[in-house]
Amino acid sequence: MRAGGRAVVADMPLTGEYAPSPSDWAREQAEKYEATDGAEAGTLRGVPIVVYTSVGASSGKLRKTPLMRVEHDGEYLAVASKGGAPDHPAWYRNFLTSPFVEVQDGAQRHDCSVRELEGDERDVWWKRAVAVWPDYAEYQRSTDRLIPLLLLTPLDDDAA
Ligand code: F42
Repeated sequence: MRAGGRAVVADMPLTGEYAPSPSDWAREQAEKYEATDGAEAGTLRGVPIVVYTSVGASSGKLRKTPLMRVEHDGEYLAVASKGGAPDHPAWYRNFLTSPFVEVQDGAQRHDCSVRELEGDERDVWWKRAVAVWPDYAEYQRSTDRLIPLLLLTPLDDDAA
């Protein structure tokens, strides 16, 4: 399996000690989603979510992050909105430094490569994100930082 010239072991799960998020709502939602393959805690205000697992950029621990499900043709978009806060969420750095990020979408799990979007491609995906979760537009209006958009591409061929 080759991605960007590096041999990638796509089906080797991320390993490490799980470090629960200090954010109760996010932690509880991630754990219930994972335990029930999304049958429980699968939405936020009726809109589907997915759960990402990444490796902490400093701690090296496994972090689990529920985010809105923005998917197109088998690829996923992670929107580092953090409700329009002035600073990026910590997971943004984790995703960019993790060997890969696992996305759990219902009962399906995919190991994904990650890249940050810009320019026209970013515009196309931003529209998809706002169509799923209109509050993203409000979050962007409420902060000077440009909300980063990370594209996750499954490394297993059959996912696309
Ligand atoms: N957040 C979004 O940004 N976008 C969404 O679309 C979104 C949807 C969503 C749906 C359901 C739900 O339950 C939560 C949702 N959230 C969404 C919230 C999201 O899950 C996160 O809680 C939020 O984005 C904040 O992310 P955070 O990574 O900043 O989380 C904090 C609370 C956190 O976990 N902090 C930890 C801590 O100890 O302070 C550790 C953070 C961490 O990962 N540390 C790294 C490490 O090495 O372990 C170091 C990172 C570094 O900068 O070096």
